[in-house]
Amino acid sequence: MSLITRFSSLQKIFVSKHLFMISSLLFIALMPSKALAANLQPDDFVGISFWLISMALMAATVFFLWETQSVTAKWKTSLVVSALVTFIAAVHYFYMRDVWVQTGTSPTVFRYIDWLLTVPLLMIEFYLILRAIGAASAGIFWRLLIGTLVMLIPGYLAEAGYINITIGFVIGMLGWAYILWEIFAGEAGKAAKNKASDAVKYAYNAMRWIVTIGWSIYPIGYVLGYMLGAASPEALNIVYNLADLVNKVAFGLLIWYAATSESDKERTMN
Ligand SMILES: *C/C=C(C)/C=C/C=C(C)/C=C/C1=C(C)CCCC1(C)C
Repeated sequence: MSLITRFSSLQKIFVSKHLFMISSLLFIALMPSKALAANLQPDDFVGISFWLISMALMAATVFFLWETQSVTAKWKTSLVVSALVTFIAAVHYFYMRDVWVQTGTSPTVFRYIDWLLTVPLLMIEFYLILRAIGAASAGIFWRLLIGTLVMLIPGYLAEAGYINITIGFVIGMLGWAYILWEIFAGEAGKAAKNKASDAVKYAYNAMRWIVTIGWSIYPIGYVLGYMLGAASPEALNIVYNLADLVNKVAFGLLIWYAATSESDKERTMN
């Protein structure tokens, strides 16, 4: 290999779209308020958990984007959406950490803005993996999207004091129930059961249990923390932070598993 070709292949690696994209994202993500983070105290375990989770979310973003290179075209969107979820959450975690470190209070507004963006994207993942196997309809997409909005908006309006706490909770629970119905018994659930391969079935099934068990942390936190005042902001935030790791990173890894397994299969078939 001549020096020139060696150089140009090296250059290709360094200026590849992916590296450029990833480094600009990280640069933006790293920008918020370095000065505030300097106040992180060694005994502030909630603050430390915010820090750890934001790093895990950033690392997951790099991983998902990088892995778009190793899957076939129709699976790329799913991985990009996983990366968007962890990226959006990472940026919010930087700000949430600063709110916590500075005030010791729950960063409720940032949490809800993060949920409002990431939860619909997580739901779209169900639609995308079904679409990749040719089993999705537009109805699935819209029902899941509407379900997330019905779940989250009343929750926020109640926590912000615009509507009654119990009413906000009840409507939010109905939105969640509607989502669960769609992914277990509705058109999406049936499509996964009848048309999916083993790897897609495995991922789909684990993803819907995350939506059932992993997501239950948030309404439980709402009841214990906000309705009953029985949980401290410290406990609530640590539990929310760990839950986000499962609900965003592990969820993305399941999609990665389905996408890479299916891509390998397609390649060996060709
Ligand atoms: C990554 C963040 C995720 C997956 C956040 C999920 C949030 C929820 C499942 C919130 C649910 C709520 C209800 C079911 C009832 C009303 C109160 C909420 C908004 C906390």
